[in-house]
Amino acid sequence: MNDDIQSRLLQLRSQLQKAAYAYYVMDNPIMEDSVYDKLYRELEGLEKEYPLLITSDSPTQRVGDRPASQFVSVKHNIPLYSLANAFDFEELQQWEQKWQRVLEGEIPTHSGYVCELKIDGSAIALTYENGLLVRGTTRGDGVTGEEITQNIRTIRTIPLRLNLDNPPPIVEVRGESFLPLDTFDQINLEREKAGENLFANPRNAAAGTLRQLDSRIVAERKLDFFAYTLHIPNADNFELPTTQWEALELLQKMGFRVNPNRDLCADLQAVQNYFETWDEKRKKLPYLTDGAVVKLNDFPLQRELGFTQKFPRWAIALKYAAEEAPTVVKDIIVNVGRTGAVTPMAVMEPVQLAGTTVQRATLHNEDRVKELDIRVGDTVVIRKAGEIIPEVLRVLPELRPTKTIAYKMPETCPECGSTLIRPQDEAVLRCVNSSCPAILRGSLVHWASRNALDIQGLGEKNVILLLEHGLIKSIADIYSLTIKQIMELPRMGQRSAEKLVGAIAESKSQDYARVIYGLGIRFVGKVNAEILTQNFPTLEQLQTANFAKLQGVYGIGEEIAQSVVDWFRVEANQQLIETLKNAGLTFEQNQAAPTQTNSNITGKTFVITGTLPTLKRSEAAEKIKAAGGKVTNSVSKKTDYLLAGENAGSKLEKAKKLSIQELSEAQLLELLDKTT
Ligand code: 0OX
Repeated sequence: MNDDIQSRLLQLRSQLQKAAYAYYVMDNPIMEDSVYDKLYRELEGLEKEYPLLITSDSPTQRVGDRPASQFVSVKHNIPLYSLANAFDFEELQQWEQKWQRVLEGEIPTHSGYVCELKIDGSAIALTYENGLLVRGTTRGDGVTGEEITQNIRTIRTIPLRLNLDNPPPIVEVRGESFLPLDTFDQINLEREKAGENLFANPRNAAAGTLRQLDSRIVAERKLDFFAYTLHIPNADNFELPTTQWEALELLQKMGFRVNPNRDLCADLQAVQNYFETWDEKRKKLPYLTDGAVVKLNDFPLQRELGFTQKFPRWAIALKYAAEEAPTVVKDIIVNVGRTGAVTPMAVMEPVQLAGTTVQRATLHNEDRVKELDIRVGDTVVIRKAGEIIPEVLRVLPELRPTKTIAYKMPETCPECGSTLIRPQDEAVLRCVNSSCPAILRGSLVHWASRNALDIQGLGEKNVILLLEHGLIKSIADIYSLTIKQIMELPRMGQRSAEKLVGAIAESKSQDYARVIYGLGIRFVGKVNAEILTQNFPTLEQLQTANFAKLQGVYGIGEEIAQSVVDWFRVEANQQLIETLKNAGLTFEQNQAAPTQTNSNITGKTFVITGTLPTLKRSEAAEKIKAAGGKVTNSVSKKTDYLLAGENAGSKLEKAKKLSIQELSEAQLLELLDKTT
């Protein structure tokens, strides 16, 4: 009996899955709606009767019945890189020359460039184990995202089970989730009726929807998805695609929606034609696109080129011209940032641009102000592209009123009055008074920001409020705030005070890398904070590391090393750390187990030198780290292995002197293979 039920369940699920694929992905329905509904109800009925037979890939299991209480941060197995931008044909050509230069004269024949439309949505990463969707995450900062599987399951164009007979053990798929324009309009209409804030644009609406705690609301919002990246780490008995074009076709076969408006172009002229054709046609598409993504088609070539710290070298986003609009300058002010950098800004008559109202635009620096000769009363053209801060592009001198006066940058800081300094060879003017209130305000906002300690409710407005009422004077003071103190502030009720104190308390368990990033040490961005904390897993180690030791770390250059040393030397910074430690913040690396352990590699220190036959040095370093090893820049007595390729120089000599074991790439791969 149970066998009959079981096989009927399997049959129903398979029929419904095929019908949904034809309808949502191929846009080519194979089943009447009424028939689909009938089969769906039969499946629902059987699953209600036999709840133990429900499987996670059943079409009935897309919407969760309980809201999540919070999302969990997860580190991506492979980072989600962003894309370098090109704004015209010349920049596109420069990109081509650049990747060709990396190959040092040996440019192989290749099968051209894949052009994809750049969907203006929110990137997500999906993991399938043995063909089943087990995890979906937001892009986050590219290194760490949030687990939002329950929400992702509601997207009908994402298969819950891959359409493959023998799926590889792990399949990772990346793509863009987005809101179609009509759905976006509908959502905003409803929000307007309900008196709620409107979403500024479909991208924000998609990102906001993905982070909804209640997947039932997500299901109503009807997000969609286009897949564009496929990673299959262990592919025994599975024929892997060797080009991006094949990968897109395979993704579609696996059950994903892949954007049909793609093209394979033999050269950059063909890329430019694609780009221009779509500039007109994109206006008729039911979703927003802000450019084309151009990718080298051949995977071996992609692998050879690899990645910079932020971008793949083998891909670029060719962006459509940013929106521009004229407006009138009402005032010119300067803004002092957390590093003391003084940025001139134009305050303007509000104007609609790229879906948002803009009132301020950056003038970048003193030189740019001079070049523009911008004056209060001028009509200017401003430009805004995506997330980029609006900037003043040009002044229209023919519209200048009479009797305007040239603008001169201030000589003293508008916030603390100290004399501004322009360091040699720099375009920026700086306030170098470390107790300047603007620097303090910026540091506090940075500390609480999303990529740092992520304290919700502690944005710029509330930071200013707390500063103005003397409740905080440093980052450390945040941790002694009480509900009672906050409640007494204007526009703060008990509920928001409780929430804020709760969020502050929660931030104490944020990881060590976020804390280091939050401190705002110059040149230490998110990626460098990760590298530092991995290599100096306790604060003690980081604090006492000297310049040479810091600079010896793979990925840490002279500038960063010096900046870290200087920062820890400052008495006030040492005190700050002490107070934060006492408040219970994390100053130790939560030793994540390496993805594999390998007795030959775990705990061993490697130095890499020369050109390796197949791997890039960074790829070799990744592999070593994933197996629990450490990679440093310079050879010392503590080095266990020197991984040496062709043209190895002084490091090899030094290693020989110290009798350090040398390894070839092949020997390394062999060691890695012996994973236990
Ligand atoms: C898009 C889009 C974004 C691959 C490695 C870095 C970027 N928004 O439509 N990203 C990519 O590619 C990744 N492709 C796209 N089509």
